[in-house]
Amino acid sequence: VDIEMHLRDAIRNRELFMVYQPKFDFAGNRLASFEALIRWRHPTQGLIPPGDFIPVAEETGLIVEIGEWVLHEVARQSHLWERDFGLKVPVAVNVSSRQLRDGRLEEIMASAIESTQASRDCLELEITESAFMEDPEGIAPALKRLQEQGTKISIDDFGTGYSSLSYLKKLPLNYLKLDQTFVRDIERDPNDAAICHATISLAHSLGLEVIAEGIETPSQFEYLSRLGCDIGQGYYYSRPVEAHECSQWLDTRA
Ligand code: G
Ligand code: G
Ligand code: MN
Ligand code: NA
Repeated sequence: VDIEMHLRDAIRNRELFMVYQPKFDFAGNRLASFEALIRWRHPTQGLIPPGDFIPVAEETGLIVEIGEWVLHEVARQSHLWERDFGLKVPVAVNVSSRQLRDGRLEEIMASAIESTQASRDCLELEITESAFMEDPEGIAPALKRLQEQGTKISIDDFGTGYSSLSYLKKLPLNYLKLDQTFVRDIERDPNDAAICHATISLAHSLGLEVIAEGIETPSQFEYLSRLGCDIGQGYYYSRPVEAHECSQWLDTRA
């Protein structure tokens, strides 16, 4: 109840902010895109992790309003990067199933892009496998329209959500994000290695690119590189950082 009450004021009081974690392509080790992750700086409780308030926001429906703020904020930032670095670097935003069911996602995306003058293809969406599976037929049409307009879509936390593999070819997808639980022990656990290998082959045969999450060590990086993984993300490259700290990577691409 306490979190809920304060969360209602958090947007208005400017307590929410975004951090950005870079993703790099394996082929050229170049910056490929960012993932935007929300943070809440509470005036008395300090930094509250998203794991503590996103579920509350989802239960109460506040996630719709927060998600709208996130999309505007990320579009604004993307436009600034494009203006300052002359680069279009896509930024992926996490969206909850509640935002998909709300029915206004397309409208909110369009409004965020129009009001900030961001490039349409700079905003990407990450949707967890479990959110997809709640109602695949219900959410696919809107996502398909967004994809047709240039929005790239990732299936997030893949491998944890019991999806029927037959859905993978029906859903509008560009990227499959291999869950970090399979990456963690990839060198030690033959089952995890097999899951990574099989997932990458499956994704490629369906025309999807694979983003591995949670890469922390050079040996995890090398293993995934040998498996033909396309893009990597994790502390090995960088933690999520504030926008002003991202110029180090944008400079090298410019
Ligand atoms: O950033 P980590 O740093 O702790 O994120 C924890 C979880 O919170 C992840 O599962 C992530 O998908 C989710 N999350 C982070 N930012 C957002 C956001 O802007 N919107 C939604 N819906 N979920 C987010
Ligand atoms: O949206 P998603 O559930 O995938 O959120 C990604 C989460 O993973 C965020 O909480 C982010 O801070 C975290 N994360 C990103 N890179 C790493 C990493 O290398 N190791 C671990 N343990 N967590 C990571
Ligand atoms: Mn994500
Ligand atoms: Na994930």
